[in-house]
Amino acid sequence: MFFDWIWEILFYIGFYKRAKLMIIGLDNAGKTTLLSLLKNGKLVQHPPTPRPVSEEMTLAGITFTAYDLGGHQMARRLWKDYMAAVNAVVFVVDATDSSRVEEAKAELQGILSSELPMEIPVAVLGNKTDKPGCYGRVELLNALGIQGDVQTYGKSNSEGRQCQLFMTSMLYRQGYGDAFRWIAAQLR
Ligand SMILES: Nc1nc2c(ncn2[C@@H]2O[C@H](COP(=O)(O)OP(=O)(O)OP(=O)(O)O)[C@@H](O)[C@H]2O)c(=O)[nH]1
Ligand SMILES: [Mg+2]
Repeated sequence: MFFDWIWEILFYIGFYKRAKLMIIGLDNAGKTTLLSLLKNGKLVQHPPTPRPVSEEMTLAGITFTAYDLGGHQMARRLWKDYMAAVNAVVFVVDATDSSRVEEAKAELQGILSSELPMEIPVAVLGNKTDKPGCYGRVELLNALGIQGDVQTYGKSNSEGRQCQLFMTSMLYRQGYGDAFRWIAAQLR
């Protein structure tokens, strides 16, 4: 049953144009957890993915590539190479880690204002809502410096980049379905 709804969305995205999705964020945000949840519907404890290894998988015609950008140059170079080819970006944030929200903000803002083509949507996942002390949605929007729907960067609203925050819990399998649904709707 779990597979039905998420696969429906993923197949839609994959069918559309063998989409390439980047999943990025700081280490410990939940990127690998998300990948394995998409792949086999299971929540598995993973050891931290060694840097600068990127993880790749193909599912429903979509190529997912995940890696953390957190402050190392190798990933940044990789990112530059990938940027031109991706159809959408998923940025995962540990929404319970206030000590690293500034760092996450810097990475996210870097991406939003990068050469990433303007039409590429960025879905931000505020993850781990099941844990106590989790940021609320509005609080996290402010902390990350995003407006929650259109990010303008000096352009008029209609020309801005689509950037949307979704609160998620991989543990409870909540929120990320909406994020992928939104991504599917952005692909033109
Ligand atoms: N409570 C809770 N824990 C989560 C959730 N998502 C991930 N985690 C935990 O957070 C930790 C980090 O998750 P990973 O998926 O390994 O994070 P990552 O982004 O791949 O991190 P790196 O591999 O280090 O880059 C793990 O212990 C996960 O079990 C969630 O929604 N809720
Ligand atoms: Mg990982």
